[in-house]
Amino acid sequence: MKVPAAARNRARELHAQLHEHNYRYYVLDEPLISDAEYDDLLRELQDLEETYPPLTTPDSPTQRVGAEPVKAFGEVRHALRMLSLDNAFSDDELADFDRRVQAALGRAQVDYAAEPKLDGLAVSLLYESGVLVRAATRGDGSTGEDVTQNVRTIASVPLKLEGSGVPDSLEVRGEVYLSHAGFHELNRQAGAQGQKLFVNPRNAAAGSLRQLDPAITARRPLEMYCYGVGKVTGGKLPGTHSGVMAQLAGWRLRVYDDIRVVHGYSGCRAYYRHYEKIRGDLPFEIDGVVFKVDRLDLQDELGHVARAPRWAIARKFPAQECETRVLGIDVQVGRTGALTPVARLEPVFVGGVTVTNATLHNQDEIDRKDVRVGDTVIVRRAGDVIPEVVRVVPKRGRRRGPAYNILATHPVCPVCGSHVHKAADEAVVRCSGGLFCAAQRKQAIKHFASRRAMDIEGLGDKLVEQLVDRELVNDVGDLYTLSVDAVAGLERMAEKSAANLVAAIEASRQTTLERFIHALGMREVGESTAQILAREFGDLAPLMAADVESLQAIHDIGPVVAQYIVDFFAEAHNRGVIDKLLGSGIRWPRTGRPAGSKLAGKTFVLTGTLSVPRNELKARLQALGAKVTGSVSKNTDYVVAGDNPGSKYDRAVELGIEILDEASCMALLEKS
Ligand code: D41
Repeated sequence: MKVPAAARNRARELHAQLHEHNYRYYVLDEPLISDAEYDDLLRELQDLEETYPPLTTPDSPTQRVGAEPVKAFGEVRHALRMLSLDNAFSDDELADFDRRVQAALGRAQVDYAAEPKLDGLAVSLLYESGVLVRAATRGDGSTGEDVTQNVRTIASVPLKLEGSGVPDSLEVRGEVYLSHAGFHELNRQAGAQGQKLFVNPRNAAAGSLRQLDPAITARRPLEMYCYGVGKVTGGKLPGTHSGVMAQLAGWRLRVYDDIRVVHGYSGCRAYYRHYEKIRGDLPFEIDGVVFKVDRLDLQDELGHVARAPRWAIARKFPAQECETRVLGIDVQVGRTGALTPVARLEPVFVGGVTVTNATLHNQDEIDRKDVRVGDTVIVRRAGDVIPEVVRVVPKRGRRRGPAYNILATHPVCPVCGSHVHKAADEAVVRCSGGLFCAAQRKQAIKHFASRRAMDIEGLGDKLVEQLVDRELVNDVGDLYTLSVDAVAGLERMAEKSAANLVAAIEASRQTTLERFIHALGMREVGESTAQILAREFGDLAPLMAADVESLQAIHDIGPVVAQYIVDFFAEAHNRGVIDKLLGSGIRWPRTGRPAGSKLAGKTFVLTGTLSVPRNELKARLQALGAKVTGSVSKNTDYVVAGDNPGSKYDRAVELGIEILDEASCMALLEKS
């Protein structure tokens, strides 16, 4: 269709004006025109676009009203992983963090950028040539859901960046949230329409962003603040976090206006104290404050462990506590057979949700706190962690029930009837039923399917319960032979969802070695240990053949874990399940260390300024099976020293560790 030049020009003018007014209203909070005037301009643009559809571009201000509903969200791989944050729950833990950072960097004082920690959900925005082209939830950090159409409706998210020096491609990270006012308004409307109320702003924000119909999201007053960047290409950013944030604001992204650079631990503590005091006056919920090493080169030097950077920490506000009564004590059986006592409570509203259960951890804890049925107790809830019973509130003159003893109430497993036993050196009581115990089998399968393991979408707790109860699945190996017909016979399972589940199981066959090792659910082998094992052994067969000595020789693997691993693979049943899994076509890319690589298992430390990006060098070394760590110790094999190396260089000399300059490191890489 041919669009007259006059219409095109007018549309361009309206774009510019509407973007400007939107920015002034939602980001700067300084509107220039009335709502009615804004609506008039928007309507004029809508009319133009209706007459001349080619004028409807993705960055048009009309695109905020909500596009067509979708059936399901697509998947988006983040160009750079979205890390999570470590927590500090006390001043001591914050001081420890600062000490660790100082020690790793060999510096007496470190500057931190400080900002409030919003309680919403993390998203990643992708701007190509300054235009918002995609938005995704954090998901598991590597892959999230495509929520572009929904994010476009958030008025404080610019559809187009303005200003000079906008990179060709820019990933921006931030938190989407609802203000207190937005939350109450939303619940007022829901109540008026007889709908279910949201329990807290965070859940309401998450639910609003994950609406399949963007028109619904558009009616939810979501907001966003940016807190970082991911991958950036074709452009330069300042060298500090605070500088990057100021630059983002310069391009019209919404950034919190009290991000401060503070000095050392005492500066962090003062900022925290301030926010502790004013938290109730803020228009939105925060659950703590975040500190990030301000200099990006120092962030790089510190790197990250497992899922969280070493250069950032969230100082969380203390958990919220509440009084309630213990109605009973139940027992849950976990994946490793541990019997966990759980207090059934009179429902209480604490920390934004209604709590009906709280963990009592184990018998030692029950004894220490002397918790009994009928007692009035203090319950604590912090963030996403399971609520716990903190202590009993003494009530004078009230007769108490008998002391609780898990071995007396549960001489046998409540699920399978096997005997329970308590090892002398352990606090927990375990069911001896092993895989005979349906509870343990169910937990093992839930763990196997979980997001950080095999990531089988749609295989939730309820389904696992049914699959095991109906003996369709006895162990994880059986998952891969499930038929659509068998699944469709389950409760609340339509043909379509059954097909989806079988497809998701199918898709999980292509995995990574570390996910697979994690999924096996060996005791004490979590995500991070699985990662180490995958890197050290490169494949499953050598890991299965390893003895306690060779496992213990690995940095970070202690004697207890080494023994658990050996015991696991020695078990004939486990080997059988693994055979079944591999036989059903589970596979992973052989990125593991090439058998002959000279660098396999060697530990490197990088220091000083290098001409290649530190992350790139690190990745190349890791690809050859080497480990790259942050500090020099006697376990270090090589120190790669760039220009102006710091204390790590001195330490390497002191310990007599081989020092490579950049050129010889490159030569070594080439050879390997
Ligand atoms: O306000 C927040 N919720 C917030 C979250 C913040 N101010 N900063 C954050 N910084 C990070 C790193 C350091 C990993 C870039 C974060 C988060 N992460 C985060 N939020 C959810 C997962 C991770």
